[in-house]
Amino acid sequence: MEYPRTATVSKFMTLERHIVEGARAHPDATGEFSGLLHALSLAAKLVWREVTKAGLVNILGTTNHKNVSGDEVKKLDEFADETIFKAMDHGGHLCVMASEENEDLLHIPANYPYGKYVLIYDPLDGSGNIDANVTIGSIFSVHRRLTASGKGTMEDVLQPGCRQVAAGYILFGSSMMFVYSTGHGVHGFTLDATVGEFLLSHQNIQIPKKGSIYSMNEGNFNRWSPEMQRFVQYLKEEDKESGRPYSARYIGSLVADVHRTLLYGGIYCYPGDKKNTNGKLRLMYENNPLAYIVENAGGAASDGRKRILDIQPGSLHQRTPLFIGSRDDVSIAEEFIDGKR
Ligand code: P6P
Repeated sequence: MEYPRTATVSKFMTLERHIVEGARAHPDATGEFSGLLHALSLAAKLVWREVTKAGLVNILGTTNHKNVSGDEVKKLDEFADETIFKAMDHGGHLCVMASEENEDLLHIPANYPYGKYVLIYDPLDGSGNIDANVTIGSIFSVHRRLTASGKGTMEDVLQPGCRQVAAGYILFGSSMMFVYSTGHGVHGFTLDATVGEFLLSHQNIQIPKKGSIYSMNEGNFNRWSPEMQRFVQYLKEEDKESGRPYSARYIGSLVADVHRTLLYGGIYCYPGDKKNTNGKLRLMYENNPLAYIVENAGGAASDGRKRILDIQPGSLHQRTPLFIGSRDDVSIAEEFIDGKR
C-alpha cells in the first residue's frame, strides 16, 4: 500500500528534507554539503532563541567595542558570531571561516577535521536596529576550497562571488525565515516553532522583472554623484507609463530591505559617495551572498558598473557600492551611473 501524496505531505517539506533531496540531484554528493547547511540551520535557531528574548534579558546595549568595520558591536552581534562559529567548527565540512566581526580568518580548532568548504558570514546584519525590535538577520556565503588540504587560507576565502556554491540569509523578524540557494532556485523556509522545524513557505522565489519600490538612505543624497542624484530624481518623476513615481521604503537593515526587494521587486542601492567612494557594504559577506540569491531569483546586482559576482576580491572586508533588485531597475540605474541617461 502507498500513502496518498496529499497536500499535507508537501506542507511538511522541511529544510532538512529539501537539502537532502537537493543533494540527490548531485550523484557525487557526499552529504558533507547537506551537513553544512543543516548545521547552519541549527545555529540560526540558537541565535533566534537569544534574539527573541533580547528585550527581556540584559543582552541589549553595547559591548563598548567596535568591529573591524568600525561598527559598534552589540552583545547579540558577538553572541551570533560565536554561536555560528561553534555550531560550524567541528562538523568536518569546513577548512576555514571568516566573519564581519573578526579582522582575520577564523581557523578550525586543531582537534577537529578539515572539510572542503569555506563559510563567510555576517552574523547579525542590521544590528543597529536591535534595540528598536526591527528585523535583523544573518547572511552566509559558501565556497569550495581551492587549496588541496589542511588549514584553509586567504586564497580559499578571497574568491569571486560567481564561484559560490551556496548562499543565503536568516531573517529574525515577525517570523524567522531561512532563505537559501545552491544555484537551483531560491527557496524560503519559515520556522514552525511548535515543531522546531523550518517549513517550505516560499518555493522557487522569482523577483519581478521590474518593480515600483526604491530603497536607499536618501540622507546621503548631497554626498552622491550627480549621476546618482539624477537617477533618484528620475524615480520620483510622475510617469504613469513607466510606473513612476516609485515608492520609497528603507528599513536600514540590509537583509530586510533586500528580502522585501526580492519578493516585491524594485531596487536597493547603497552607492559610493564623496566620503566613502565604495559605500558602506562589504563584498564578501553582504554583497556577494545577496547578489547570488537575487541573481538565482532572476534579478541582478552590480556595483553600478560591474556585476557584483564578477568582482575579484582584494581583501576580506573590502566594500563595494551595491545596486541590487529587479533586472530592469538595476539596468536603468547602471545607465544613469554610466552617464548614459
Ligand atoms: P545607513 C547595518 O549596519 C548595515 O550594514 C545594513 O544592514 C544597513 O542596510 C546599512 O548598514 C544602513 O546604513 O548608512 O543607511 O545607516
